[in-house]
Amino acid sequence: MAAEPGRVLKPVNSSSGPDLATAVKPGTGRVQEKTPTSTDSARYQRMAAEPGRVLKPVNSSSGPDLTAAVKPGTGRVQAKEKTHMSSEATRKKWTLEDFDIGRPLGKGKFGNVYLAREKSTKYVVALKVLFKSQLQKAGVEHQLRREIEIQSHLRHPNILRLFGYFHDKSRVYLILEYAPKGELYKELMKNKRFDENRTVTYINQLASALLYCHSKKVIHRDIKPENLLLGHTGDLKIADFGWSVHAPSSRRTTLCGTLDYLPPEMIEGKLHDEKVDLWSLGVLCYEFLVGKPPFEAETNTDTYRRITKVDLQFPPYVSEPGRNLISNLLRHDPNQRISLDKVLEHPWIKDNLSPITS
Ligand code: N15
Repeated sequence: MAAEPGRVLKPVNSSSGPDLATAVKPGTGRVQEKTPTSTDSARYQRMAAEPGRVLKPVNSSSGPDLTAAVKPGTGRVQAKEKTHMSSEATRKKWTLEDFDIGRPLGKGKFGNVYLAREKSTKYVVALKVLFKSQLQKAGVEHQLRREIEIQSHLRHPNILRLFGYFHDKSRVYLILEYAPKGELYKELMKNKRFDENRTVTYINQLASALLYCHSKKVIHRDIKPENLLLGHTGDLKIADFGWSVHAPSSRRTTLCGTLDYLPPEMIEGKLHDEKVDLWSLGVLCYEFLVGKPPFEAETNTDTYRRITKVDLQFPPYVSEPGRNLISNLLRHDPNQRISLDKVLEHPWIKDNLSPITS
């Protein structure tokens, strides 16, 4: 599903798909969330799920044979998905009829996200439905095309995959990776704050994902807790909710909330580059450990002031090495922020990284 800008919203496929409501056959069409049988097979399933690839005609009921792509013993799929697979993916024309639709996973300004299952492979995905009328009204079609173009080229275990898209007369559908363990901010609310081990695991995964993005010249992922999802082993997934508005959460939907994650150079209206992500990483690290972002204040003006002054204070329980990393990310001068490579090498990260989390 190569995202060609310009193709997304053009009424090529003018045969409008079935109504979402009628696509769900009560009792039969319901998608069940099934628990993975084993880690390996679940991961195998997960990584094999590339629409375009999964639908290749194979006469086994269990889907395409990808055994050759899996390193024995590791369950890891080798990076061999490039060339001919992606052109195949490009050719596949999806329609709503390829999917069974399940429960809603979230609500947004332009439409909702549903649990869905591709019928022929039973592969579970998150299907995001956007209404063209609303996209047009808000004037964000161009932005959507750009986002699709960027997102469809990103392949990283900690970045939520965009498998493909299609559209009918009134809607655009995004086929997204399903993250079985849901939203990270709910975990944070439930736990109030995370311990050092868990925080470090997340920060390590985020740093690795951002390093990958920066290598592709993709910057400013909107990495607040609301944009982070959890895979079936609790692995973090950056899901860029960016322009659209995510979820029923009323948390931080105000302008005040949005400010919390913005670096000084952005709120001061200066030029910014990929170093904005280092700042956000520092804000997130603090929020994971403390339970609230570092510059939170009653008013926008106060948050603004605290950010530009870098008014950073730690509760007593934050360890010295933890403070060290956060302080080195939250530097006013973007050029003085610790680099992502150095984040991954930071003693606090190395010392707290558990070998395997599941
Ligand atoms: C413009 C475009 C190419 C960007 C594509 N990315 C998005 O549109 C970002 N986005 C991701 N918007 C919604 C989602 C989304 C994906 C929302 C929720 C989920 C999702 N995958 N899995 C979920 C999910 N899993 C859950 C498990 C339990 C409870 C709730 C869950 N939500």
